[in-house]
Amino acid sequence: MALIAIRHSWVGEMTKHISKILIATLALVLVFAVYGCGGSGGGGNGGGGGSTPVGGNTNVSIPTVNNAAAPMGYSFNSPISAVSGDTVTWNNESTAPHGITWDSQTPSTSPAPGANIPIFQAGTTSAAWTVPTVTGATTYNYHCTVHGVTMAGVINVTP
Ligand SMILES: [Cu+2]
Repeated sequence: MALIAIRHSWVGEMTKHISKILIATLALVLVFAVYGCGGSGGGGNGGGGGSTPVGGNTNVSIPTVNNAAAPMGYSFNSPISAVSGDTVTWNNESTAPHGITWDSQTPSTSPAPGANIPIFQAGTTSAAWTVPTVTGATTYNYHCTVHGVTMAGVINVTP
């Protein structure tokens, strides 16, 4: 009887110890989970901030539509705003083909917009244009390669 009682007592003590160890382990796991995530998230953000150019990388769409009031019967949604690094596409919702020919940018010391955008057909989207990295507010002017300067648009870019 005495031996059994001692054994029961020993088992009880061990159970208490195991419980304490389990609780301590769970607490440690929680601490590592919280700090581990915070640490890696911060590192990821830091890396992203270091490698990402100034501005954003939002997709900006410019609807290109039939417009009876426009001189050539078509118009770009204009002006639109974008930031350095954004991707701009023109969505041709009209019944005619259009293309983008760049005009001068203001101020003229800002980065040039790059190559003209090839003609894109009705129901299609233009090639993507990556907004240059500007250091100050810049206005990019363009007109339609097909319909001329009366079908024009403006993109206001900020850093
Ligand atoms: Cu056009």
